[in-house]
Amino acid sequence: MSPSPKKKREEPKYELLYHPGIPGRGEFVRLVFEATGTPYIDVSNQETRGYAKAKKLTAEGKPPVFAPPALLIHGEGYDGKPLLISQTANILLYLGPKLGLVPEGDEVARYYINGLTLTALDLCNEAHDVHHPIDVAQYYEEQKKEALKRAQAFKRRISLFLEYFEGVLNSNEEGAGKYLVGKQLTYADTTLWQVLVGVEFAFPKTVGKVSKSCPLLFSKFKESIKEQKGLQEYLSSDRRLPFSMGIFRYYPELDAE
Ligand SMILES: N[C@@H](CCC(=O)N[C@@H](CS)C(=O)NCC(=O)O)C(=O)O
Repeated sequence: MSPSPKKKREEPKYELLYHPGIPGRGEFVRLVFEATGTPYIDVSNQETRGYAKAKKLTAEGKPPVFAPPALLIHGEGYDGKPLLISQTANILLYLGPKLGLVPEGDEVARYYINGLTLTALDLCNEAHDVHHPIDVAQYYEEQKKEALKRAQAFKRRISLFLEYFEGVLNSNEEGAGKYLVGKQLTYADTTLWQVLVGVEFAFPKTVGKVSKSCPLLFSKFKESIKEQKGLQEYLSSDRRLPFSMGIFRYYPELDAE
């Protein structure tokens, strides 16, 4: 007797577990799904009582997740169970080859791509730490004095980061200013792009100044990423959440001259 054909999963294989209502670090994961037209469920934003489900799944993981984002991948864990992985860069490292967002068969490139992604996420962390320099559990208003001081340091740090990425774009000839590594879109590009638009939202004056020394980054690179087929549609949809009170926040006093 021939084996019965495997029942095809009708639900998406990927479930993103993250806080509802903000782009946050979940956005780095959404972008790779959207750029490649990969079906996924954004549990907290799309399901009734989704946030409660996301919190339960992350708490009950083996091992549990310390902080979201996390990704649940059906059928890929031990014995065909779901696989639950955490940490933004780790999730992207997993998805990169599966979604075609790293050059095929080039192991070296994977580590360049992941290194650049981690660097872009370092800048993301530093942008966050400007409004929360002392304690993530306290309000910004409780650490305003320290935040002002941190903002001064951030103005120096952001130039270093952005000029570094400008140099990476310049040195990757085959990317023609559009891609950080090689001649195709990678998850390092989508991640850096999200950080760029995030810091532009949070620190418009500061970024305006730095952008003068990063012409490729703020023209060809920034434009080409948002013109990728899947992203164009996503960015004008209501799935794309606006920046508000998450990682990238606009406090005029932190962006002052
Ligand atoms: N390094 C982690 C950071 C995760 C993180 O800080 N998540 C935030 C939301 S974006 C959170 O909920 N943190 C709670 C906490 O740290 O207690 C990553 O990149 O995934």
